[in-house]
Order: sequence, then structure tokens, then C-alpha cells
Amino acid sequence: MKIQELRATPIAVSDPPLLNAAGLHAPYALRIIVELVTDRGIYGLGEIPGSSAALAAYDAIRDVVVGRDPYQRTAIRRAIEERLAGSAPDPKALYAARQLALRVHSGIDVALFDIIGKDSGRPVVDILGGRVRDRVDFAAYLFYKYEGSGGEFGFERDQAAAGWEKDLQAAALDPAGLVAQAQAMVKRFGFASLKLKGGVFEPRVETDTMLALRDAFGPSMPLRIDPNALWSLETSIKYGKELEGVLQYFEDPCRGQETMAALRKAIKIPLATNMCTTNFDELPGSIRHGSEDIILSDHHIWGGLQASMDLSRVCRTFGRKLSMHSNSHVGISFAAMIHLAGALDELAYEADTHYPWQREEVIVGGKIKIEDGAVEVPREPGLGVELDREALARLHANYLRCGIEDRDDEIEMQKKVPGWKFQATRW
Ligand code: GKR
Ligand code: MG
Repeated sequence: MKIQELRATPIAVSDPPLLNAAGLHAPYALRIIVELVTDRGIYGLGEIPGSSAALAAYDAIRDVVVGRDPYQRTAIRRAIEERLAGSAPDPKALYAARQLALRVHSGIDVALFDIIGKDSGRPVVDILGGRVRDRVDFAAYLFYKYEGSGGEFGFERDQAAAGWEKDLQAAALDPAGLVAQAQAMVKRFGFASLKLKGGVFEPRVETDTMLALRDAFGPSMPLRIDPNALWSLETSIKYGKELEGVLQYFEDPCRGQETMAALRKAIKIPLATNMCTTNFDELPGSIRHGSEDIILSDHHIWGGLQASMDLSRVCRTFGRKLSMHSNSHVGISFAAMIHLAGALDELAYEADTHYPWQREEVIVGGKIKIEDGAVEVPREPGLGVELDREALARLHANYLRCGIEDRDDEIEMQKKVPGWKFQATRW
């Protein structure tokens, strides 16, 4: 079997005005849908975060992917790495090129697993090593947000929205608003743990939000907060001590492996990261400093499904727990996360997902169902999802019309708060 064609289609899906440490989500989140078409008529799907650099990179690797046997995953990975990150003018540029190569390769890697699964008649979870769980648990991903549900074109149904579709339009700008958002999400999806995206308001307000969630849901509901490294070490210790016994884990309160390691010694809450240890090159530093207890892996960032399986082994060796990070995404990424989670030896916590915040889908049949906070690991060959070509065309048209080519939460925030600037350590 040979790969005949590589398609990379940028799409824009509506995304509500969610607040985070970097600013504000734009009305559209960008994704790239990757298709690999083989000479046997089998096609494989992948999805990665959208950016102009990633889109250009798919053009740049087309000739090293087309013509290859999809089973030769290692050779394909090496050819992509060589093409995108084989050389660079300086160490900073090399680091950026490597990060991009990992992301771009992740879309190809997922598509290859999809092809191999379809060719062998087995779900991707089986190709990854086999199913160790039938259901994957996810956490509610809570955000402070302005009113609205994002998007600008073709959302007549917003007027008639009901249930979660209506609830997701509500503003949530204080502890009470966050409790209401959490209650709506738990009611609709049955989530059994809650994560708050912090780094938005002053730490006192965010800590009070966690205490309000604890009071509203009781001590049996696991809680996490992720200030995206905006708190200093001192602030993280101060509020961390207050949140001992409240948090299940503390996600990236402060910046860098050494600072996280110092915090880890000072408080009695496990620390999780998707910021200070984000690739294999950063693992030696993580082990040397002892910077976290839990690595929140993300197959888009670590370089694909195989890399995530490899990471799981490293985590076991060095005493790290493993769970999953997420960004705004649609069903192809979700399916890949679910197969991966189904195959991981150990998955210590309910995984993150932004999925409830996205109303649109690119797969046949619409949104994947989350029930009792979990999703069944598919049994169909490959990823078990098919591309809805009409939806792809519509979401690609959104991309062309919205004019956003790269995510920039700071610029989006400046539209609401003129002069607003990102700060690496704010409090
Ligand atoms: O989408 O606003 C967001 C998140 O802040 C995202 O950008 C982060 O990558 O979800 C992420 C995280 O856990 O840090
Ligand atoms: Mg995080």
C-alpha cells in the first residue's frame, strides 16, 4: 500500500469568549484536518491545532510522505523531522522548528494509525497495544468567560438554544458564575471531576472560586486549578497551602521546572504540568529537578500516538503519573485521544477536554457523546470516525471568512480591554 495524497484543510470552529492567562479566545478556534489517501482507497484522518506555520509545513513535507508505505511509521517520522527541523540558524529557531515538527507529525501519525486500523480491520486502540479500558473518563473544563458562544456566521440556532447549548452562552466572571457553569456541565455530561482554567483574576478570587466549588459539590468531587504559570513561587505557596485538602492536583501554578520543584517541596498537593515538561528533551530536567508528579500529555504536542505510548513507559520508570491535556478541538482529535487513553497502561486521572465548548463537528453523525463523564472506546476499524465532507467545506468557508490565520489571545483581549498585555508572571 502507498500513500497517494496528503491533504491539509484549515477549518475554523466557533469558540466562546473563554478567558485564560494569555487573554481571550477568539470567536473561532483553528484546526487543520489532515487526510492521507492511499492507492487502496483507504484514507486516514488526523487533526491538529491550526496555524499558518503548520499549514505551510504540510506543504513542505508532502513530497516526503507521498509515495511511502503507511506501515513505515518510523521512517515517515524521521523524514518529517529531517525536513522540518533538520537545521536551523540558532538554538531558539531549532527549538521552534522541532516543536512545529512534532505537531505536524502528530496529525500524520494519527492518520497512519487510522489507515493501519482500517486496513487490518482493528480499532486504533488495538494497534496501539490493545484495550486496557472500555471507557475513558473526562473532567469538566471550566472557564471564566464573557457572555456568548462564539462564531459569527450561520448560528441561527443560538436563538433557540436549550440545555447546555444555552448554558454555554452565559457569562461566568466570579465564583458564583463558575459554580453555575460547573453545575450545568455536570448536569449535561455527568463529569465527575472539575478543572478551572485560572490565571485570569487575582489569585484570591480564583482560590475563592475553588472553595465555592468545593462547598457546592462537596469533598468527593475532585478539583483542580490551572493558572498557566502566572503565579510566582511565593503566591503559589500561599494559596497552595490554603488549597491543601481541597485540590486533587495543582496544575502549572508557577513557571519552569526549578520553580515547580521548589513549590513541590513546600506544599502537600501533587503538581501537574503541560507547561514545564512538554517534550522528551525536557524529561532529563524534570527528573533532575523533580518538577512535577503528573505529566499531562497531549499527542499533538508530544508528537503523536506512538510518542504518547512511549511517554507512558518513561512516566512509569521515573514515578510520574500520566493524564491528558487538551485544547479546543473537534471529533478527530477527540477520537484519537480516546483510543490512546484506551490503550495507556496507566491513566491516573480524568482527562481534560475542551470538547463541550465546541458546537460544531467535522465527523459524520455529529458530536461524540459524553455520558456519565465518559466516552466508550470505539470498536470500529481505525479511529471509527468518518469525515463529513459538507461540514468540512462549511468549516473551511468559516476559516476563509473569519480572517484568523493564527491564534492570538492577547489581541482578542485587547478588543475588550485596550492595552491589555500578557505577563509571564502576573501575581
Ligand atoms: O484554551 O484557553 C485555553 C487553554 O488555556 C489552553 O490554551 C491551554 O493549553 O488548556 C490548556 C492548559 O491546560 O494549559
Ligand atoms: Mg494546563
